Amino acid sequence: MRQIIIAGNWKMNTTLSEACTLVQSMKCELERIEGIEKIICPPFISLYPIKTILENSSIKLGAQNLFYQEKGAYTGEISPLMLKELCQYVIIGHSERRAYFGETGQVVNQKIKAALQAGLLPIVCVGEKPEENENGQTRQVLETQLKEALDGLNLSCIIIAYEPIWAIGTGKAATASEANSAIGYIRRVLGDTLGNAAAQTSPILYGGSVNEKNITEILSQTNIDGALVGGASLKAESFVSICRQAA
Ligand code: G2H
Repeated sequence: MRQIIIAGNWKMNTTLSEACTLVQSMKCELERIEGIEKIICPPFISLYPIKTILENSSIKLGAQNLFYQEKGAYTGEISPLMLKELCQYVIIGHSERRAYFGETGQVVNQKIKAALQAGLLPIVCVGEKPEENENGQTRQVLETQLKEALDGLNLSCIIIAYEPIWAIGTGKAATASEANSAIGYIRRVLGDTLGNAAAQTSPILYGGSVNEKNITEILSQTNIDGALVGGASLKAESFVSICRQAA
């Protein structure tokens, strides 16, 4: 049985004080929910205060990005070792980073290796653009992104998030069966690259306009092991409801 994971990606939202207020407003309710992994990924600057708020909590923390070097003259960057003292997870290769910050498959691969080396658990995002979806290229894109991301890795398990770009922040989620079919394909590619055992044990999440109304249907699909939630993770009530329905 694979673990169900619900991760909230706050993206570039919340000031320090807003982030602390938001986490306080969902902490108690989230802690009552058992049997799933609950992860919050706030902006970097809020990781330390939230870590303090979540001392001894069942709620885990993740970062939204990292740089692949350990330390040095990389102005403005955050290293895996810095994050290791603050959180357990890190989102890598989100489509917004690929689109706005020029992250290539090779950079994604270096970041995954650096995260693993530091003992962080990467949540690796893959997903096709609207035009790629319309042209029937979804599988080809997913295969390329996964092979680039996992190049040279020998892993028994990795967390992947399938986020079709046309479904991100649009309110138009993929249908549960579309997501299930794409995620089934991702599992096949994991089998080819990491082996069958890894393909069977790796949690694969869906991301893109997940909310409290569609989560149950999404999670009813056999291949889908959880969700990476953006907008709806910024509302305590919605995120708690999503986690409750996932448990
Ligand atoms: C996709 C998702 C979270 P949203 O980016 O990673 O965001 O749920 O707002 O579509």
